[in-house]
Amino acid sequence: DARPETTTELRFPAGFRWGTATAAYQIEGAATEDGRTPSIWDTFCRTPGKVRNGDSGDIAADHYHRMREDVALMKQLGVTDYRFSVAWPRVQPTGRGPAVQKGLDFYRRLTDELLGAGIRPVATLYHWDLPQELEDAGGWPQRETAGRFGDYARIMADALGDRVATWTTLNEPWCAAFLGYGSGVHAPGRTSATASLRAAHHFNLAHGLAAQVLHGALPSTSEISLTLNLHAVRPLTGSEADVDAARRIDAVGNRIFLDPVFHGRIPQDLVRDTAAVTDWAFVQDGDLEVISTPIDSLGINYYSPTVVGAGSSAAPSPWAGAEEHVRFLPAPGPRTAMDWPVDADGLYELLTRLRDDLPGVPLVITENGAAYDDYADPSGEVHDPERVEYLRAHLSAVHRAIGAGADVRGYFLWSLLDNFEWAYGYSKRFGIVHVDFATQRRTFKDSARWYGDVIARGGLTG
Ligand code: GBH
Repeated sequence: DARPETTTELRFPAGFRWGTATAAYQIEGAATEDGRTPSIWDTFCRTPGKVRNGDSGDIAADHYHRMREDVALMKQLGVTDYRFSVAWPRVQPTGRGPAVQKGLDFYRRLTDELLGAGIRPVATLYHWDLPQELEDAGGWPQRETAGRFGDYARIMADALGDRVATWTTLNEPWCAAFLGYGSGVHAPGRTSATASLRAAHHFNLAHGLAAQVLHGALPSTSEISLTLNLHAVRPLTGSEADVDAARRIDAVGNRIFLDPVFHGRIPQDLVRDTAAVTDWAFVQDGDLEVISTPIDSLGINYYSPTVVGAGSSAAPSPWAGAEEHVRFLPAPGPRTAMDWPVDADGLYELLTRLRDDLPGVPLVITENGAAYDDYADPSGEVHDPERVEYLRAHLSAVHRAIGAGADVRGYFLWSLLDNFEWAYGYSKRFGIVHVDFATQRRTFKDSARWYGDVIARGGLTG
């Protein structure tokens, strides 16, 4: 029986995967080394006014040069798994054609180092850094980009298939499509509802093409997955109008990916809601068959819930077709440094909903964590008590969901290191390891020591 015992000691099932997560552009730096070309994020960072303080990932946490040290930190923490992403413009600079060996070599060295440390590598193929040349050719609203992604997946399967067993195609296509092409707060900074819906479909298609390629190229024991930032959406009241607002956000935030991938269909209410924006003619015969290629698990990134009511939202909005019908309300309670509400029940709600909607699909928390300001005491120790409380509450919620029958196989803490937090630059710190960006010195925060204890004990005290 793999079920945990429920005592005051919250034990997780044997074999539960305890990890940390990062993404290439947020930590690697070395933006022009060894043949790497610009991605849409390099370009976005150079566009005045887009990223706080004009920050960029040019140097970031310099992980490209400090990879061994960072793996050693994880070994010290005792993590079983490490989730990283591959920078597409490092391994296939134009997004087309042959691979660059030096770029591939970095990921070969990284995965060798991990395996040597007894840590399972979990590779994500796309965490938002599209080669700029592919954006110049139309980017994700353009169907061709999905085909290019399939080719890139093949390069990576050939290069790392002998040492990486767990693969994620995309990280958070919702953010990439709707923040990138709808509200424009992420790269490439376009603001078109139509483009964002086209991008979302092409992300689904890219995922399906890559899943097919990976199935064909990898050993049959490999695990192929997709990571979504699902919205734990709640209506403000039980009124029909508020409940319908929540339905709209569930459609364009969650089911736009879940339904094609797991059920081979486009949600019909979404097609109705977005009729003024697009006729969906970009969906071609056979697409849904490709998109619904069976995968082995679903990755979930969760930070906070979303409370909505009937009303309208500011433009430009990421909520294609819903912006004139939905307003977003501040959830009550404490906030992180991102001003995101701390609400672990949202994670429980999400996991039990997926237990019911996707029976038989193993779930993995591929990101959870919080930004807080930490402080160093005179001895140099770095304290982050709010983060420890946030993590404790969310891990308790995961434990409770497992007890209620959700098949959760692992938890990846976001993030290992303080890093480049996208449009917020270096102003927000998500790491359990403090990075002094002037010296690149790494220091465990209290939360790192706490997480190491949780891993060593296989659980926490509830
Ligand atoms: C993740 O994005 C990323 O994968 C990771 O790279 C990043 O560093 C980390 O989280 C922290 O930000 O847009 O109105 O729905 C999470 C992005 C944050 C998107 C919360 C949705 C809610 C407000 N998500 N956000 S809304």
